[in-house]
Amino acid sequence: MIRSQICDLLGIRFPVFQGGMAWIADGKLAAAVSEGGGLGIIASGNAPASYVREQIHEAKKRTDKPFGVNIMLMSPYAQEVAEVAAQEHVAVVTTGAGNSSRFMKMWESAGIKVIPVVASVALARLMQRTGAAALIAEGGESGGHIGELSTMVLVPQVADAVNIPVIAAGGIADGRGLAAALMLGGCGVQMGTRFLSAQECTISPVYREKILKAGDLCTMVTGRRLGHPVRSLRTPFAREYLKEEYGGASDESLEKLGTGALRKAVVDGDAMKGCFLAGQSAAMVKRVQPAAEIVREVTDEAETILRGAAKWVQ
Ligand code: TUI
Repeated sequence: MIRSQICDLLGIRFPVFQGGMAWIADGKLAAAVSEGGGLGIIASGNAPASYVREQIHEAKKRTDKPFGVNIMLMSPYAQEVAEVAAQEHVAVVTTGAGNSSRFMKMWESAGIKVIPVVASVALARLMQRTGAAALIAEGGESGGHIGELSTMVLVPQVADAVNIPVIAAGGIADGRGLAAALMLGGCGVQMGTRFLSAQECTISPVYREKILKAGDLCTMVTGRRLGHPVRSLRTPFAREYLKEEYGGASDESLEKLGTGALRKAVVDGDAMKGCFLAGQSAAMVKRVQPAAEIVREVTDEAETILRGAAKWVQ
């Protein structure tokens, strides 16, 4: 069995987190992952606090195991969602797309373990100083909002810079990724894209099909000009956005083009106008299976690989 210090810190069986995917990761998916021995995470994205509270209640109904809530710091509702997480005393808060220093005291007082997602060594150091229990070092292979560095170089640098547990994210979708993350100085992984194929993941059939059919070059990055690079599947929406971005469109018209595009992908399955966020690992997602089976399969694969790893040493 694969175990690490993050398992003891959080009271989970396997060192596998499910990424807090906006519009996708709800109480049902998070509970299924936690029931399977990983850490399920409810995404808040740009949703209001009432939605997040509902999903927390849904997860609590489905599991008594620890789960987390992800706070998307660029959300207009970040403050109220942060307060809901504290009021509901969720086990874990993860944060993304910004600096969560302003909320750390509140969460600490509520007994919450805060695990910020970082994309740089500087933010990793700052988050450790402000009381983070662990960190998720997320490379640019990820889907959604991304940083500059790849997982391969970010994880060891973050692991060297802090003395709290580091979870690797970005481009990880199987046991090889988990084994590699442990070798890079991480003590677990977070996967988003792989869980898009979980039976308990409620996305449009169009979204699911696109993930299952994706090839190695099927994602692209838009939004660099506005300073918020986002990785998604190469679809008509993404191509159009990129064309506008480098064709002199105003910031306002770009914002307008992007508004509602995530909902159109997740809920409506609109292949033309939807923004289908996905990481580079989409091509490694092969079939629909229960979330618990994904957690188990990835950890079992990693165990087999690591048991055989001594063959490389002469
Ligand atoms: O946050 C994510 N991934 C996301 S958020 C999201 S919702 C969204 N939808 C459409 C457009 C924009 C956002 C979808 N996917 N991952 C964690 C992450 N955080 N990746 C990179 C960062 C990050 C980047 C810069 C964290 C901090 C940062 O700067 C910190 C500072 O000092 O402000």
